[in-house]
Amino acid sequence: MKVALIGCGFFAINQLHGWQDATGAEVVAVCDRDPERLRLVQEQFGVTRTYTDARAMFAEGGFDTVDIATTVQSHRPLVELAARHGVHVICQKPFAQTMQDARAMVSAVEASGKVLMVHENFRWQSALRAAIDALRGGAIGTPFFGRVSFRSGYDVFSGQPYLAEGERFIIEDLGIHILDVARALFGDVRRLTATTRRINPGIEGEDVATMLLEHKDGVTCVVDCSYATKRAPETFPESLLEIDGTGGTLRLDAGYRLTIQTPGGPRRAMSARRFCPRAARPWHNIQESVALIQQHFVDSLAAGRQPETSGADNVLTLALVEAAYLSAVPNTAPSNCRKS
Ligand code: NAD
Ligand code: 89Y
Repeated sequence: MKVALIGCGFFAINQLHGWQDATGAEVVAVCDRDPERLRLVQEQFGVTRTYTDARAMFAEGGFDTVDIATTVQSHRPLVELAARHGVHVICQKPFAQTMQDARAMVSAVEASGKVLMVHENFRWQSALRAAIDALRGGAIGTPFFGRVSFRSGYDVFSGQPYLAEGERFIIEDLGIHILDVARALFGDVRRLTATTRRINPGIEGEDVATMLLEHKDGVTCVVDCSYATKRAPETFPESLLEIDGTGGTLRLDAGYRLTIQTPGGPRRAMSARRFCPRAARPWHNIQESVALIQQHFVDSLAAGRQPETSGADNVLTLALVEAAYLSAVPNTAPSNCRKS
């Protein structure tokens, strides 16, 4: 697979490393509006074809997949440009600014006959994946209660200053991953209610969100997110789990220690593998998940399967984000709810 990557900013470096590790794929071209970002990436990764304009890159072609690593404002025009040029697409989260944009992007790629995956990587963190696989394999029977919890005081604003500036923050940026993990564990959602708070006075959006989900298969799940939790140990970027099932319990605790207990059965515990030698704390769990989701995309295409977080699937995660913002401000004209 020949990959072209658009957006060479803060997070794209992880994606470029992931492509270096992937079997069956290589990056042949990169694009960024900022020539300095391009120069740095060219130096670090040795990609020789560089462009400041995505249209020029598509016009020259020579790749079958585009990996869009820009922020959300440019996702729809770039996905639609890719669809017009008939290439497969990977697009970073948050996929779209509105449900209407998301549906239009899914339709555009569907009409081109190509595959669209949203880079929704948290469900590929190896500790979360071990929990998802155990649950899907029936390790604790039928789950009836879940909690997916992300509570941190880590300074994400120094690397991603735009996160402090938006009207929306934690649900759209981070909660979207945690809601997606809840979907990966318990399936689709019938009902959601949410509360939000802004604790940090230096930012525009909400930095605390607590959501209650009723899943279609009957699980009740609490999804709670905070960037205002100053606590040791600092667990960024771990998502911790408490799951009760008819046949036992599953816990994923700080340090990504996974424990599965069944009555009368042995207690099984494991720690997360740290498989990516270059991965740097505290980002290593995220970095490994980037490599894993990119390999999943390559393998899905080779097998003729849709990737787990296809565009169509991710519209359902995005719908939970929209529902949470709607729920959190029920009695006022909601300034942070976007139309459709
Ligand atoms: P960034 O601002 O550091 O980088 C974005 C880059 O895209 C910039 O260099 C900018 O010049 C370039 N760009 C923007 N529009 C462009 C266009 N039309 N054509 C060419 N280049 C363009 O942003 P970031 O922090 O790297 O975030 C990028 C995306 O990654 C965001 O959507 C963010 O939410 C997501 N992200 C995901 C994770 C994760 O774990 N999945 C983690 C961090 C960030
Ligand atoms: O942008 C966010 C993401 O997707 O994962 C963590 C993050 O970098 C900050 O919240």
